[in-house]
Amino acid sequence: MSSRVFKLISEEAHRQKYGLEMIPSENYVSANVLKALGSILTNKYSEGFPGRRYYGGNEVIDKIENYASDLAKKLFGVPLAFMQSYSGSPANMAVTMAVCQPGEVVMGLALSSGGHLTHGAHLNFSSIFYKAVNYSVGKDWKIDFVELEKLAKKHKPKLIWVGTTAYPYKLEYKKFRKIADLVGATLVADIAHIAGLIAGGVHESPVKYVDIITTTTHKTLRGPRGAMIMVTSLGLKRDPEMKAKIERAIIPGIQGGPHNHQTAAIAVSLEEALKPSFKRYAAQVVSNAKVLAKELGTISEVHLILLSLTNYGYGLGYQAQYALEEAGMTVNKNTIPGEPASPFYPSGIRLGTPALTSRGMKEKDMVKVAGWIKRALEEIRGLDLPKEQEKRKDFLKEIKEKLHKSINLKKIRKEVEAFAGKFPVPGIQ
Ligand code: DSN
Repeated sequence: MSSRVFKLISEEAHRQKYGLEMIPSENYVSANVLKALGSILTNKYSEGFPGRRYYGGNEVIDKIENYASDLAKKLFGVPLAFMQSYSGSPANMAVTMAVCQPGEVVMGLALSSGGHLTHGAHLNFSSIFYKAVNYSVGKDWKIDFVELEKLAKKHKPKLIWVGTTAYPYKLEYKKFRKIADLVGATLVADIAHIAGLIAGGVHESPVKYVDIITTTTHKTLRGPRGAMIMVTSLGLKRDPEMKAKIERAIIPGIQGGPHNHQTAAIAVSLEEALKPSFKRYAAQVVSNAKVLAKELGTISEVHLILLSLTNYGYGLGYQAQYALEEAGMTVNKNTIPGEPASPFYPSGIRLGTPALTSRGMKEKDMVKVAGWIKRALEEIRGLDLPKEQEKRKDFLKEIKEKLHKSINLKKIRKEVEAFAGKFPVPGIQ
């Protein structure tokens, strides 16, 4: 225990235990997941796939990777599951490479509508090496299927992504399938945000409708950082070569040796997700989000809430994130659909309940959390973002100093710490 790193880990452990973690893509893994992740499996190189490795000594690693894949197939009801993608973005890159030739059209939800970078965002590989077309949400903040169909007919995409990172509603996979079929596109569900809800049976599974599924493993699924790619029966029917194409895209296409400690830890989390207790967890995540959303004056059908702060003033997302952090609550600033301010200093915050629910919090606790959020947000009234860009840097420095000194935020933080400290966190004393 001599490294300075362990002191810093203790500091972070304190933050994780005495704060309220509400970034909706974050969670707390179990002690067993941590144990597998910190294991000697990190010592081994295993380029290739089980039974087909470049290096010797992979008998046990093969068993671990096959076991993890079998668990994923069982949990999601798919015939094929690949475990080696380091995280969500490389998984999505591998799928894009497997399905499309460079320059072909990929379609995905715009980042500004709650999509993901890898679904065709500006400056991402998906728009640098492919022709990206984005669909968006309408005035009601829901996916605009009329626009989606029009764009699909016009641009004839090879691949259509269904996946979101800041979308508080359930997804209707059937509607996407219908449009994909009109233009012969491969339909891929990126379920990263809602994988745990699907595994827990509280969100419809895309398996019946899409060809390929990608997911990270560390969000609602409550595993370690990592990702999986799965192919459905529909996908195999569409392209019997899909297995070989995805494998080639992973290695040699993008990656070298897989992270075996990560694969093993994913397997542990999949074992956990197959237990009945995980169904109860997933249901509680959604129930908590619904209560939290209602208390904050909005709606959620899933695990996350996208809260517009336009009632408080102009361009207040950054200020809100900072004020809440000072009060012991972690959320992230986020654009809202039709963003009136700026993508860098947006008008909303994104928050969610997966991590709080893992600590055992229930609906009544969400009412308390909402109370603290609302009290903290009162502190940002009047701190509107200057319309002149050149004034913003100094302004934000000033308001950070002001919020840091706020007696009210300090008072809330004390209450939050006393409350949060009562709820255990696996791996933290
Ligand atoms: N960074 C993730 C999120 O927070 O939603 C998306 O990859």
